[in-house]
Amino acid sequence: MADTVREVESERLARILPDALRAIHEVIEKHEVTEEEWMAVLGFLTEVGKQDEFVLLSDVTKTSVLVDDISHRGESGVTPSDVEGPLYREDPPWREKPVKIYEEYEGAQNGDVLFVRGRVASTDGAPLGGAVLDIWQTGPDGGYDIWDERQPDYNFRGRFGVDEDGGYEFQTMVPKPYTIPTDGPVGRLLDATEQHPWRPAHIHFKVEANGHQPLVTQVFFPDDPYLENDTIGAVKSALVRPLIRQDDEDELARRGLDAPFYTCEFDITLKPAMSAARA
Ligand code: MBD
Ligand code: FE
Repeated sequence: MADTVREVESERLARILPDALRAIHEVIEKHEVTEEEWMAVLGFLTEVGKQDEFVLLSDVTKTSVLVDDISHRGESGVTPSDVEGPLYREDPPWREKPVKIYEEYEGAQNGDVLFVRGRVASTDGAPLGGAVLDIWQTGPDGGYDIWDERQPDYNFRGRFGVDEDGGYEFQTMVPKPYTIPTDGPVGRLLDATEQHPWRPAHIHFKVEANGHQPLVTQVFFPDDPYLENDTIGAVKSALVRPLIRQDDEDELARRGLDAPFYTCEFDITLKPAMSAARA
């Protein structure tokens, strides 16, 4: 029935909203929030909407991590999910093999080449040859493509298919810790509450394969100063993968590189989708 979804949603709303309002009212009562203060709150939220920062607000208040954790509670034997954040862009370029997700640009001199590789499989170990990866990350400096004028559009973003045996490899650069945007209302909130704006270096992954639950996650690296205090609290130890330095001359020559590079192994396990009722 067409209206079933909407009925379920309004049932949830009818259950949740009174609790949400009670919680807000309790806080207002407890702190005897003034009219002026409440108007400032509404003004702040209006600004968050105007500047399109609601996802960022959800992230820095660690609400996104909480909702993600609840959504994936009880999953075991699969790669942990993680927050998508506000920096994903729809329809990134399709990258052919050998996959490289960036173009050379001025800032590339300030970083190290990185090859990320691994295998996409189902929980029973079967390789998922039809899987598609969608990657996005910051460059070695200057943040995401949308902020860094030196970078071509969609730099450090891309989609590609894995090999028949589920294997993949892509060339990127080692990302660095970076600060989320601080020039808007969320930046002012961080300032006012003395919360730093730093995230540890990370690479975002979206992974899709037929018959499997899509995965959105992030990969982090050891020894990052912000692993323990990510401003959005999204680090999970199972997602921290070592960077291995490679300086073998033959290997450099084979890859056409003139400086040592890094490799990082990240195997991905997807959960079979709940099989829908067979008609
Ligand atoms: C980011 O780069 C990010 O990945 C998230 C989740 C939130 C803000 C900035
Ligand atoms: Fe990010």
